[in-house]
Amino acid sequence: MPANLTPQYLEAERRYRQAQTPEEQLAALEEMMATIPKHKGTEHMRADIRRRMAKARTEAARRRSSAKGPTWHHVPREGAGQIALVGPPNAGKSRLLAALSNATPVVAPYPFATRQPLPGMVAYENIQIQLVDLPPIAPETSEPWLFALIRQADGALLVADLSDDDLLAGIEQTLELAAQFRTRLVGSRPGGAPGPTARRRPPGDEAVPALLVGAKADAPDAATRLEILREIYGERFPVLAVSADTGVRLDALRAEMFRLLDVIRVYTKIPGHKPDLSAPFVLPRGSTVQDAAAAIHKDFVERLKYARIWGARTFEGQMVQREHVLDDGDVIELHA
Ligand SMILES: Nc1nc2c(ncn2[C@@H]2O[C@H](COP(=O)(O)OP(=O)(O)OP(=O)(O)O)[C@@H](O)[C@H]2O)c(=O)[nH]1
Ligand SMILES: [Mg+2]
Repeated sequence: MPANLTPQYLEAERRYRQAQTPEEQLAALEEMMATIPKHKGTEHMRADIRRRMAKARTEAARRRSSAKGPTWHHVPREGAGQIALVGPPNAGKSRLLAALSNATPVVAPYPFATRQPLPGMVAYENIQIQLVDLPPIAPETSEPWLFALIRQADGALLVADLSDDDLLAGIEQTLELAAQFRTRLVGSRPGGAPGPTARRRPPGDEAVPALLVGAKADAPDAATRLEILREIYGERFPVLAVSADTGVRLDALRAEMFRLLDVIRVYTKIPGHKPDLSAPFVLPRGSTVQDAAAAIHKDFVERLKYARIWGARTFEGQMVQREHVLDDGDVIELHA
């Protein structure tokens, strides 16, 4: 240990040992280098400080680049389907999730309160629909992951703020930014062409079925703004005005969310027993008896001979073939 180290040097070395970040280490090392006596006896020490400075610089750069990288969120689908809340800042998206589910998102009178996705389960009759609250759509929040999440959903609620005179601009900007990120919100047309190969829309597809929700219907002059909203977007989207605060039309919204998913519920029974109506199989609209058999067990499909159906469009216990297209609420008895 060479002598004549200054108090300044020893103080810098103490700070180096206590440093919490590479930046703090680097600052302390620079101070050490500046205050160390420059003579033959400290040559090794100075070389060692330089090595440690290089290491701290590399570490600081590594941390900066990984902190800069985008946080990529993913929300695994649960329940009968996944619906994303999409719209401009402060529109009332989080408040809707809070009113419809048991999730507890941050609801705030200022914009940009929501920073990351938050899912909640919405009960509709005997099924659960997953609703995902998202950060607002605005130039400063428009990161690719946000739109990837919207495309992964089965549908979207496009939320307009009926308390806001600029609600049209908010919706226009939302749709434009989404389009820039290859995400097209399209008016939902439930009840599309049925067929034996009915499938959910492929997750990630650019076109996302959407419903336009006018939020804060209890606000003063909301009715006037709703009229304007309908005039401009009514042909493009189904429009529903709701209030999370008063609960007005939240039940209608749940039903519309179910329609948006474009699925059917099918119940199975075994001969001589009653069906379990609390546990439906959820299938894309247009699904057939064969699709239902496949959903229950893949081995079932080959052995399936026929089915009996109790439903709205069939007579009690009607015998049908595997190509028969099912309706929401059908009870089926599969025979192998
Ligand atoms: N009167 C009234 N106010 C509402 C209603 N829903 C939400 N608000 C208010 O509108 C403000 C914004 O609500 P949020 O749900 O946080 O809005 P957001 O769309 O999630 O906002 P961001 O997270 O910034 O995108 C809050 O002050 C809410 O209390 C409603 O149905 N009626
Ligand atoms: Mg929010």
